[in-house]
Amino acid sequence: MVIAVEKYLLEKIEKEGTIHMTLIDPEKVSPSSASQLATEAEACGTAAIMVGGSTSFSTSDLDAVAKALKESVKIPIILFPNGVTGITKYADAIWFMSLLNSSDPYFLVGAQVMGAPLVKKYCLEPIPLGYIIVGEGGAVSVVGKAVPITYNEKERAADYALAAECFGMRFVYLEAGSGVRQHVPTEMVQAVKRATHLTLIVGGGIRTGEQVKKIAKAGADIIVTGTVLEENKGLHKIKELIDSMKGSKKAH
Ligand code: 1GP
Repeated sequence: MVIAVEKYLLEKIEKEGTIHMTLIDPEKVSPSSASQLATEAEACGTAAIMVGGSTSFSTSDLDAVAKALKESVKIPIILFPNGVTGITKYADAIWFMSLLNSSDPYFLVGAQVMGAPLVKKYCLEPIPLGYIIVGEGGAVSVVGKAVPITYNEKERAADYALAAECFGMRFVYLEAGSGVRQHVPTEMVQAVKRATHLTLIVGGGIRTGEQVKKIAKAGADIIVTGTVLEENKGLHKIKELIDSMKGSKKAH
């Protein structure tokens, strides 16, 4: 069932081309600085705020940050959970995700079985997502026990995305890992986009407008940035990233 937040995202992509999402890690920011970042990002045109982090396990930190965000912005708050502790009622939707190249059943389906009743209880909109970790993958790769897909294995990444599509997932996320030096290669973005009809999210290690432009041109529908916005406070960086998406023609 396609409902509110997913519909909003798809319509925005249809209208604007590639869109931007801001990732906030509740372990790295206070509720007030999260609010400030989200307010600035919203003013610059970010489409939604994602909340989560691979090493954050405190539900009280998550509740406090997500609550502050809900009270500060009108754009959707989408949970990006690392497990059951990544779920809070102070959100609109949740990436209901499976880490497809994990070697641990917990990240494939175990956490989801435990989390699903909470998703229902809190009336969160679940958006089905195939999550694929590429390259070194940063902390999420270690925590999620990922079997690496190297930067040059674009066909393998495309096969994973195809499997996600066959499962009925509607979004796929190519993740290089938060704060890594090398983002997902544009050739891989292109290969995944060509192989499936899924809405394609790309994130991890994206820092400049130039990189955003190339990844958007390669076919990303959504580009996520977190670290670079934590490191560069103020409107300037967010504007640079979002402005770089404008007019980027996607290769399909
Ligand atoms: C991490 O893809 C996101 O899950 C964002 O990565 O923090 O490197 O922007 P960065």
